[in-house]
Amino acid sequence: MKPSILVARAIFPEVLAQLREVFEVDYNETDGIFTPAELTRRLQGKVGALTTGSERIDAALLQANPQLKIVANMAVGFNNFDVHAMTAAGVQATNTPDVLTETTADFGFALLMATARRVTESEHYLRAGLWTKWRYDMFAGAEVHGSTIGIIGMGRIGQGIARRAAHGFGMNVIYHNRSRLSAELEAECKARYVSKDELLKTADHVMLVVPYSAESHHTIGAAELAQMKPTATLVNIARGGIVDDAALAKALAVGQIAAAGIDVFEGEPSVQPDLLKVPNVVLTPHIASSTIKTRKAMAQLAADNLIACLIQGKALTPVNTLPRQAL
Ligand code: 8YV
Repeated sequence: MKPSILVARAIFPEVLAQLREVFEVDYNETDGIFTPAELTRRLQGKVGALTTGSERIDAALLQANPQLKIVANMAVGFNNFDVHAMTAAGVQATNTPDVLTETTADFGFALLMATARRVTESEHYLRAGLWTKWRYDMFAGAEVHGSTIGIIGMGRIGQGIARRAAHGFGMNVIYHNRSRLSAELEAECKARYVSKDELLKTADHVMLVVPYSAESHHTIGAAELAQMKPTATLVNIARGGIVDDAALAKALAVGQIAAAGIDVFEGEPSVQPDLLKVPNVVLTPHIASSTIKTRKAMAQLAADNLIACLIQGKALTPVNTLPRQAL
């Protein structure tokens, strides 16, 4: 008999077909988001699950599903996992690193450009029929090339942004991270390590690429926004909750910073209502990794993790180390 798994959200049909060759698949065809109780129930009898950021895997769910062996997240971030509880329950957690790095870094740059150069704000103006004449300071924005970018979180995606900034746009790159990069990586990214305070005070553009955790919650709040230049822009492609969205909406409304580009929100898909009222913010619905090629690669890697773990006995990209199985 084939092992049973749950595919908790809609995925590419060709990836689903591969999973069906190997597993008995309970597929969430409607793509509705399960409540915690529904997810717990749908996992009954399943040894594996393919999830996205919308499925929370916690101690209560694990306790109700002791047969579960692996949860494969179709995301590089895994703050929807209680990894500690998963490890304690002997459940393998996997994510999808590397395959989305460059695509996500591209999008960070897209948001930076759109934000600094006021792309969506000016497009709304044009679509509203308000464009009647050229004016010397019309939608004048902030310079991107040659300016200083401050990157908070210098993992793979942060480094991708640094390379684009330094090599493509001649930007001065400063960064802040829990740990410093090696001298080789710093040289390759042309990036200089600075304190968070120095970064906030000196960057023309602040880019957030830090994973979400209790420690990174509200990395940018009212106090940090107050430290930034009034001409600065802020881009969040990391996670909702890294920025205090209410404080950001206030800072944008009073011109404490110039503009922001936000792809991830506290409590998404809800968006802080005040953010919707301010014109100087570019808002996108968590699409930084969304190209067909990359989303397919993410789905494939999540599926490959399920197959590698449940059929071959070893996950490809684990995020937790399980104690050795008793022989
Ligand atoms: C995912 C992301 O698409 O990989 C991540 O961490 O934020 C996105 O690329 C999203 O989390 C859905 O799983």
